[in-house]
Order: sequence, then structure tokens, then C-alpha cells
Amino acid sequence: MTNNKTLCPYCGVGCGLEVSPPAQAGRETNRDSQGNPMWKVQGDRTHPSSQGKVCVKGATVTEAIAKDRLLHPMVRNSLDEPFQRVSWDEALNLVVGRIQAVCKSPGADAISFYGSGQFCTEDYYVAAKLLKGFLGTNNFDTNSRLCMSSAVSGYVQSLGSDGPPCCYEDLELTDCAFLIGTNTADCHPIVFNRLRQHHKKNRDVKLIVVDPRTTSTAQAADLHLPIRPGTDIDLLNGIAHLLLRWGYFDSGFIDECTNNFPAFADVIKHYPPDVVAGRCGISVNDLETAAKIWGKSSRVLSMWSMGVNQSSEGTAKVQTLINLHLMTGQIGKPGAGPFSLTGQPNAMGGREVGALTSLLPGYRFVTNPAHCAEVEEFWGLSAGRISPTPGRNALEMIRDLENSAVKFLWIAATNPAVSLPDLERTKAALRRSPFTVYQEAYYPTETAAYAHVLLPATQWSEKTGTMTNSERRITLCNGFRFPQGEARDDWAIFAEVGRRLGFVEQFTYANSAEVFAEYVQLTRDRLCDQTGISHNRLKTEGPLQWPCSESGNLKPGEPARLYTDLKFPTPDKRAIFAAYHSRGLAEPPDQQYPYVLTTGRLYGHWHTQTRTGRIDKIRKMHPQPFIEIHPRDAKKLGIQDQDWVEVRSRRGYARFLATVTQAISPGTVFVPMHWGELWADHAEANALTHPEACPDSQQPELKACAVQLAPVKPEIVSSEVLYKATEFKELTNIQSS
Ligand SMILES: Nc1nc2c(c(=O)[nH]1)N[C@H]1C(S)=C(S)[C@@H](COP(=O)(O)OP(=O)(O)OC[C@H]3O[C@@H](n4cnc5c(=O)[nH]c(N)nc54)[C@H](O)[C@@H]3O)O[C@H]1N2
Ligand SMILES: Nc1nc2c(c(=O)[nH]1)N[C@H]1C(S)=C(S)[C@@H](COP(=O)(O)OP(=O)(O)OC[C@H]3O[C@@H](n4cnc5c(=O)[nH]c(N)nc54)[C@H](O)[C@@H]3O)O[C@H]1N2
Ligand code: SF4
Ligand SMILES: [Mo]
Repeated sequence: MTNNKTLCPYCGVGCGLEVSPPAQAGRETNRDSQGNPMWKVQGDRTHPSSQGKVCVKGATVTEAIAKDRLLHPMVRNSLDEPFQRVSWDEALNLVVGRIQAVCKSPGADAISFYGSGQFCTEDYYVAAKLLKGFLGTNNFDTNSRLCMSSAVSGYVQSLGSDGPPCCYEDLELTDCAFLIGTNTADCHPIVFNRLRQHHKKNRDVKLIVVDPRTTSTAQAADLHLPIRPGTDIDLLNGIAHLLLRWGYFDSGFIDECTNNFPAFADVIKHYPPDVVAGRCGISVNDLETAAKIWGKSSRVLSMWSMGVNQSSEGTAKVQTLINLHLMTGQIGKPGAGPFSLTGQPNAMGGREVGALTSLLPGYRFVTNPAHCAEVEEFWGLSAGRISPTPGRNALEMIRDLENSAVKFLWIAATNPAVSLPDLERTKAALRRSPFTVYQEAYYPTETAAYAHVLLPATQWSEKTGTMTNSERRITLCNGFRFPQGEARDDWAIFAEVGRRLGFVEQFTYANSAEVFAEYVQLTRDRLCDQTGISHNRLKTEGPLQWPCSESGNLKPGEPARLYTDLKFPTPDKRAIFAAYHSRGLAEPPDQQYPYVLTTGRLYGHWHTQTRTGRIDKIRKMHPQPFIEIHPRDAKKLGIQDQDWVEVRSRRGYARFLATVTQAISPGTVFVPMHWGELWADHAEANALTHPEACPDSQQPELKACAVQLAPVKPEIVSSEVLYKATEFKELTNIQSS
């Protein structure tokens, strides 16, 4: 394996890429549309997850990596002042001095760190060691709070541990793929591609899609259930009701491998088909068809993502889906299982490393004294140094900025001024922060406007580290370009801060391979055992799935599944049925706000567009934000296709061009999440959303809020939504030197 193999830095599918330099002897130079030389990308055929395939995002990624980069450390005293370029030494002195002062008074609890599923495992690890270990605060959260935390909490509560048990080979072995709350075709394209091939080749293989919108995923389905937003638990309990009634359950598995079935059976009694169909807004016939397909299939693979997780009952939704697998014994065997599709490229790695407020490395919990003791010993800390209480999560961070409990905010590799809910409130809270460090690869991004210190980070292509994809496969992302400007690797910045705080020995690493080697020791004998993996092994043998212990004999490319012995990591080795009734949406529509707004993604764009907004091909694909409205609602409101519409919620407003389409259910509207302040005027999905969250996972309900709609006169909005990077530069007052 040569060192031009890497991983796509976008979604959790984790496709292998091969990159070749812009100018190669005897070959024509690759250029982007502006004529700049560009690294060429192709799929890595040897990568077991993607087998040479890539989608448009992976294929165009190199077009954005050198544009609008943050090149030097910058500081300013207040948000109204311009940034001044400083040396790394000055910037780090300032940061370290501030941490020391805050730790002295009022104490480390006033520090909040907010990171990202786009970190490499090594970045997370050093940050977690610094914050949770050496600073003694669990106020370390990541944007996975908005993304995967319900999946984590659902897996933990139903199966005893986090960790998707399936692998991609199951896509080609299943009889029934049950896709719920996932637009896989647009958001996990290469997973969908593999599934679709299998589905097309085998007429008996069934594809069921549960989504209020007729997405491109739903269009490929044998059965599409366009349920009302927030009625997933009704649907899943309704399917369980029929499976029980018709005798499609595995009593052996239920008896031998699970607990709590009676409580679950008690709940599903209350979900007869007519009640469920009415609540979900689907026909009894379709509900029965879904249950029949599930019941008759010998291998059922369910997949889900944000339509399930981003909900005020996200954990309950995940567990209710897992219930169906437990009831029918559809887990721990090829082609079957509850498969959470991870959003970001390394959200999985974050979970393994403990990058949520309640976690520690190796799937450990801060609330478990034995876990704390193990990690303390490994890091050479005194007993009790790690706090036994979960720290401040993303939403609590906003709350505590409001009440001035946060004195030092450190944000890295995420753009909360676009991606957090209830943006007006979020921005006001960020504005109150007495000291914010923002560690980014690009400039400008919306969040830079709220920073006192900007630290330039290297990004994919410039740094070497590992990432774990949805099927628990770890790939080495090789750095293949020189860093831009003075940018440094995230892990190296955290380590440098650690050394400057006096922990020289504990934070001295020659390279990221050393960081990884240290980290894997904390996975020894844990479910996510990675002690058999090293940068060197990944380099020579290619990507590896965990579990992969030192003594393990798994060969590269050989599929690994969890729970094939039907033993689960709970105290009595049994999985647990959850018994949940549906609670519905946190903010249901009413007379004043009669529509449900749902938000999500488009095929070409990635989140807040820091990369994809700078790629011509993708901007042409999705030139502007829009709102999908059903023709019936449009007619009632006097809105025609391409009219401007103002959308208001209790928290804010935004304006979009209408796309009048049957692809959305009546009563529901959809807007994409990708347009922040930098890319369009008043088109932020999160200006509208609310921060109500799941009580178990604390994941906010980004998928539903109540809104009202009204047509607006075209003269009050600009006819074209503009790319405003230059203006934004002035807005945030950067001074280039
Ligand atoms: N192109 C692209 N791909 C991406 C990303 C990207 O930004 N762009 N981001 C990555 C990340 S981090 C993530 S988390 C994933 C997200 O991947 P997905 O979860 O597939 O994407 P979303 O569009 O956020 O939401 C999925 C679907 O949930 C549906 N939905 C809304 N409410 C409900 C409900 O109540 N019940 C059900 N069953 N469905 C509902 C929406 O209509 C939508 O089609 O994508 C990853 N891949
Ligand atoms: N309404 C609504 N809101 C949502 C969602 C939704 O469906 N609807 N989805 C939520 C979900 S699932 C997610 S995951 C979030 C995503 O939201 P964000 O995390 O805010 O989105 P990104 O644009 O991916 O931001 C990542 C940032 O990291 C920077 N970056 C890239 N690589 C590196 C690196 O190596 N180091 C450093 N330091 N920086 C780097 C990028 O330039 C970019 O600015 O949005 C959430 N918000
Ligand atoms: S499917 Fe995901 S990982 Fe694969 S190329 Fe597309 S964005 Fe990258
Ligand atoms: Mo995500």
C-alpha cells in the first residue's frame, strides 16, 4: 500500500480514496474550474467498505482544500475589534494563561470544550486526556450530541454497550432492509449503492422506507411509509403488535437472550392497526404489509439515522426499533441487525474515545467508579481526579453561557453558529462568552464572528490520523499535502497546551502514531478492543474492523459482527426490551403554528458548506435554499412554485423560495440545513428549530418544530441568494497581513 491511500473526510460510510498529485510526469495536470492545479481523487478499489466507489462529495473534495483557509493564529480583545495576527507562541500563551486563571477561580468547571465528529481519533484522544484527565472537567462535548447521541444511548440501554453490531457485507446478505428516518441515497450514498445493487439483483429482497418525505431513498422502496413526523414509536409498536398477533416472533431467543419482554408486550397491546395507521397517517394495509415483510423475512437489517436520533424521544425510538430485532431474533447473524448509520466520518471514533460528556475511552462511563479508576491509573492521575458526573453538553453550554457560568469556551472543528438549534438564542449566548477559542481550518465561517482567538488547524489531506466508519472499520488517513500557512494538527495543538500547562511528559508525542498506540491500550479487553491495530499495520495491511485484539486472528477485509454468540454486554448477558409509549413531538403544530417543519440534507452539500460551498460543481447542483410544500398546503396559502415564502416559528424566521411538490406530506414542510449566514440571507433552518431534547441522550429535536407560512412580496427579498464570503470577511473584521 502506498501512502496516497486515505479515507473520504465526509460521511460515516467511510469510503477509501486514492489521491494523485496535480502534476505528474508524463500526465496532464488536473485543474479545478478556475484553472488551479488539483489533486485527483478516485475510489480505492482495495478498500473493503467502498470497493472503489465514491459519491460526488468524495470525488470533488480536493477542490476545496486550499481555498479560504485560516492561515495564522489571530486574536482580539473583544468581538467588536478586528483580529490581529500573532505568533503561535503568543496565541498559546494567551490560551494557557486564561485556562490557568479560570482553573484557579472559579475552577475548571467554568471551561467548556465543544469538538466534532470530524476529528481524527488521535485529536479526540489528546483533547479528552487533557480535559477529562488533567484539567479534571467532563465539560467535553461534541457535535455528535446533535447527531449520534440517541443511537449511543439506545444501544447502551438495549444491548448493554454502544457499537453498531452489523457490517456492510450485511447489505448484500439481507432479505429485508428496513430504512427508517434515513435518506440513505443522498446521505450515505455508497451504502445505498451496495444495498440497491443487491435489491435490484434479487426480486425477493424487500426495501421498506419510513420517512415523511418521498426522498430519493423512498423512491427506490418496495414500500414507502410516509408517516407523520414523530410517529415512529407508534409505527414500530404497531408492527410489533402485528408480529405478536400473527406469531412472527422467536420465543427461543426471547426466553434465552432477553429480559423485560412482558412489559414490552403490555405496551404493544395498545397499538392495534387502525389506531396506529390513523396516528401515522398511513393505510392499515401498508402497515400490515410492512409487518408481514418483517415477519416473513429470514434476515432483517434495519438502518436509521437522523429521522430517528434527532428527536425529543430519540433514545426511545432507537430502543423501540431494537425491540423488533429482539422479538424476532434478528441480530447477531449475517444480513440482520439494528444498524445505526453514522453521520460524520469519525463520530464512531469519538464514541470509542469517549468524546461525549458522560464517556471515557474504551466505551467507559464517567459514572462508573471502576472505569474512572482504570483510566486514572493509565494516565497516572491520582484517584478521584476524573469527575464522576457527566459534564456540560452542547445545549447546557448555551444555557451556561447565558448565566455566565462558562468563562472559557473552546470550539474546534464544528460551526455551531449554524448547526445548533434556536440560533438567535445560540448566537446571543456565544456573544456573551468572555473568552472563546475557535480552532478551524477555514476562514471565514459563521462561528469565527464569536471568537476571541482563532487557531489555524490542518485538515484532511494535511494530517495523518485514523477514523472509524459506521461498520467499525478503522482507516488510516494519510497526510499527503503540506499544511497551509501555520496550521497545526488538532492533536498537536491540544498536546502543546497540555505541555505548557506543565504536563510535559504526559503530552509529549513524536507523531500521531504514538498517540494512537497509547489510546488503543485503553481499549484492551473492552468491546471495542483495538489493541491489534497500529498506524503501521493499517499502512501495510489496509483498513481493519474492530474488535481487533492483539491476539485476535481476524484478517483484513474479513467481516466482523458483534453478538454472534447471542451474548450481550449486560450483567446477565441478556439484551433488554424497552417498553415505551409514543410521546409525540415536543412542539406539535397548533392553530397559530399549523405546520411541522423538518430539516435535513441534500446530496451534494456537506453541513455548513465550509468545503462544499466552495466547490463549483456542487454549488451548481444546489444553487440555493428552498422550502418543500405540498400542493394542497400551497394552494391554501396562495403560494405558487418559486414564490418567496416566509417561515416563522416561536423563535425566529427565515425566507425561502417555494418548491411545491408531492414529495412532502401535507402539513409538513422541509428545508435544508446547509445555508448559514455566510451563504444566504435569512435562510437558516436553525433560526426556526427549538432545543427540546431527548431526556436520555440530550439530543435536540432538530427534525421537527411548529411553523407558520406566508407568501412574501418579491421586492422585500433579494431575487438571488448570494455567496457573500467577501462581505463576511469585513463583518468579522479580520486583518490579513
Ligand atoms: N450529502 C450529505 N450527506 C451527509 C451529510 C451531509 O451534510 N450531506 N451529513 C452526514 C451526517 S453528519 C449525518 S448525521 C447524516 C444524516 O443522514 P440522514 O439522517 O439520512 O439525513 P437527514 O436529511 O438529516 O434526515 C433523514 C430523513 O429523516 C426524515 N425525517 C424527518 N422527521 C422524521 C421522523 O419523525 N421520522 C422519520 N422516520 N423520518 C423523519 C427526513 O425527511 C429526512 O429525509 O448524513 C451524513 N451524510
Ligand atoms: N436543523 C438542523 N440542524 C442540524 C442538523 C439537522 O439535521 N438539522 N444536523 C446536525 C448534525 S447531525 C450535525 S453532525 C451537525 C454538523 O454541524 P457542524 O459540525 O457545525 O458542521 P460542519 O460544517 O461539518 O462543521 C465542521 C467544521 O470543522 C472544520 N474542519 C474540518 N476539518 C477540520 C479539522 O481537521 N480540524 C479543525 N479544527 N476543523 C476542521 C470545517 O471547516 C467546518 O467549519 O449539524 C447539526 N445541525
Ligand atoms: S459516500 Fe460518504 S464517504 Fe463515500 S465518497 Fe460519499 S461522502 Fe465520502
Ligand atoms: Mo451528523
